[in-house]
Amino acid sequence: MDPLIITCAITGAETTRESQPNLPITPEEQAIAAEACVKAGASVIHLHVRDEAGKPSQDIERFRATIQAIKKRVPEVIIQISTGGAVGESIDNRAKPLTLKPEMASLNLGTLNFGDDVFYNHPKDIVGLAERIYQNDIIPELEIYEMGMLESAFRYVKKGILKPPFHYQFVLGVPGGMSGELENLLHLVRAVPTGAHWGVAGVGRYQLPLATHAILLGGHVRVGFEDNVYYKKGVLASSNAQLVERIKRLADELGREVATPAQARALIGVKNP
Ligand code: KMH
Ligand code: ZN
Repeated sequence: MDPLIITCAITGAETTRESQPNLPITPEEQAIAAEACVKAGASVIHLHVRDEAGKPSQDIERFRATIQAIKKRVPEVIIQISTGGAVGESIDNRAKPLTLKPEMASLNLGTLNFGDDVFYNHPKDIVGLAERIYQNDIIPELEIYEMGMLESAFRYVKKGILKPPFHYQFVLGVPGGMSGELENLLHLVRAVPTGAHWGVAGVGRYQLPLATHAILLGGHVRVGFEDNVYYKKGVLASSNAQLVERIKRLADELGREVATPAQARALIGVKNP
């Protein structure tokens, strides 16, 4: 099996300080969190930023400052910016940080109910974002919340809108998308073409079991406060790094090597180090 790429989604757009008191919000807090995650075994940071008031933001200057702060502490890490932003954010704003040419960016493959909201991803916007991602020489991570989105991705591949290398991220457990039951993950994994990489981000209580299955199945793993704030039922995680450390321990026990950022770069095919 390939070495395990651990991604940490350290902040997200929805998680609040009320639900997770140790949520990193400022560029410096995010950089400190990213450094701890990398030391614990993460090679990719999935990045959302917040404004001065702690609200989700797609402000390019905030992304620039955060990326600089992270790179100062851990120059080797792969930064994957979010083009999903927060529910309700305009597509133009969601695309803005792409001109910073991060190494990776998320690309969401469809619209879904997102808890009590709707996360809109019109086909023309998916195509537009994909074009801007490739124009900036960025590798997209394809965010898939249910089977129909994976099938949409295959249609975009056929049309040449999505180009290799392919890195599918199954985000399971969003109320409105597929739940994080093992059968759902297996259904998605069986459909992934040979040679493509996949990872799983389980939301809430699904994070740990899905991550464990992914380690065994040859997939990759995303953890972090964007998706889950708990260490175990009723116990908050003390940091993002604590969640990464557990995945590293599990991988060690299960005999799966954990990728360094350099190994992750080679596997994903990242071009903008
Ligand atoms: N905040 C969610 C609505 C991404 O980063 O691309 C979307 C999201 C996906 O977080
Ligand atoms: Zn995200």
